[in-house]
Amino acid sequence: MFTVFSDSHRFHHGTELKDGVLKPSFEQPSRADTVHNRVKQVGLGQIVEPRAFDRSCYVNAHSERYVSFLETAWGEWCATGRTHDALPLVWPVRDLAGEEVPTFIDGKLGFYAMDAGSPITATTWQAVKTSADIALTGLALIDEGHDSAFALCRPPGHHAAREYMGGYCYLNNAAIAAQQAITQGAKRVAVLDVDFHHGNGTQNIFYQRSDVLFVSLHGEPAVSYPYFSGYSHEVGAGVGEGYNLNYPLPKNTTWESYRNALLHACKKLQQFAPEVLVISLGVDTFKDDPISHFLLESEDFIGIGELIASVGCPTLFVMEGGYMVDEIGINAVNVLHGFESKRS
Ligand code: SS9
Ligand code: ZN
Repeated sequence: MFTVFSDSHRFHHGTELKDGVLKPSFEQPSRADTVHNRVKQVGLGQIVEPRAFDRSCYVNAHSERYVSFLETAWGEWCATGRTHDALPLVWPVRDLAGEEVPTFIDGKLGFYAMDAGSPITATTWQAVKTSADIALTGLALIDEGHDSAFALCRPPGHHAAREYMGGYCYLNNAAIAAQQAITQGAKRVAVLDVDFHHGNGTQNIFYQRSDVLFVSLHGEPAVSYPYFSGYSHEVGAGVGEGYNLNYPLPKNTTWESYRNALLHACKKLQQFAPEVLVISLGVDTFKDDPISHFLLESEDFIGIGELIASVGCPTLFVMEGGYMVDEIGINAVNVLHGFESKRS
């Protein structure tokens, strides 16, 4: 399997609030480097650089004004004399209007964010743009006839919605690739999200659409980030009703029940028969993940790949979360090996 990777992810590293204290983010550069090293170590296949894509490929999954915000936020932030990471600190919740877009950067940051988990630094945009281009390059490889590809994206994307960032995410790499497939003529595309956290951003982007089926397995919202989405009653709206499928699972879920949910999800995906299947590949379902609450073992990730292979359509793997840096490479590549064992 081809892997798409770029060192440019190192342009982004930031801070996050943990237990009320600002600390280096769990979403660190070493994550992608560890996965890259594992891909090389096991000889998964050729590793290629991303191609460059036009910004119009990000618009459609996202709004024009949100992409512009990401491009210019740092410049506007430091024009006010500040030098540390840009972070939002006020949000348009419930009865605050939240319709008009503020013109001052502090207001814009709140308008275009769901939380304070996505800091913007001087070079964040370079990493964010390259991460989306990695996903688009992976999709191009599939268009060119490859059965599968691995987009080794960083920063991740699945919490980023049409108009907001959050949870370490800025552009929704998986959604951008899925949208690109539709733009190029596919009639049906599916996104399966196996990250521990609900892919609220991807759900948001495709909620009212029947051409993109979104399926997610994740920690139940009552006790798991992002807390405000991921319930099974969120089934899509309008023509999209029935094309959004959530599998919330309790804390301490182990392989046996995870596997049952994934089997069910894969049957639904098979019935939909997508022309391309995009996997939001998070491995933070691992038992030792520092911010998640499932109990999967390293070998269980092989089983995830095997089940994904059974769906039987061209598959683009897009890297999302996974914060136990020591094992992230083993676990991510185990999924890919499991997949390949059933396909080639
Ligand atoms: C939990 C804090 C959660 C955001 C997590 C985003 C995961 C992205 N203590 N912070 S895959
Ligand atoms: Zn996650």
